[in-house]
Amino acid sequence: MGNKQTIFTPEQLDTYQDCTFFTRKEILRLFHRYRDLAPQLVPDDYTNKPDVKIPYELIGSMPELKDNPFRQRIAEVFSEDGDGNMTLDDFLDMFSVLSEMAPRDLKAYYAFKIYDFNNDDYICKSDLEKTLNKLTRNELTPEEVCLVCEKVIDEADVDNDGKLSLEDFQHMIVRAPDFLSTFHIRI
Ligand SMILES: [Ca+2]
Ligand SMILES: [Ca+2]
Repeated sequence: MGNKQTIFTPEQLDTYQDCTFFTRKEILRLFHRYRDLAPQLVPDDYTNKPDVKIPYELIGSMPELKDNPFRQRIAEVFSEDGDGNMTLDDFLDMFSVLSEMAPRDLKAYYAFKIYDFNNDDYICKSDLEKTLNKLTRNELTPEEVCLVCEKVIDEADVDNDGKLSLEDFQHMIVRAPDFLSTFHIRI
């Protein structure tokens, strides 16, 4: 009867706008993308904050992510449960940071977390090897990967502890912007 279905309260929309780089229109568009991944799971009324998570398998199959070699790590880092299963909030945060509007420092912060495969707050040589293998889609030989990793750590490890802290990493990506290349997604 002309009543428009309410998805969010105006306050919820304000909060999403404050916490992301998206407009209201984009937030609603992303909500529909989220819902379309699992219409049987996701209600079309979020005003009572339903406790819903979409499984990683569905998130990772989105066209924006499916060819990204870091898709699983990206989903893990942005998911509250750490396993890549995403609430709507996780989903909006992830695409906000990946969007072209997000500043480089913010992308760098999350790239660091994504490359820190064992979650110990440092990128060590084995994290970097995994990162390089993914970035180059396994096109380098193990010897080449090893050489590049040593060179990267040698150049970027400002405090000489053999591993990269977030600060070391931030210095590094100023000179090697390729490390952020997989973190720009238009949605
Ligand atoms: Ca690590
Ligand atoms: Ca260091």
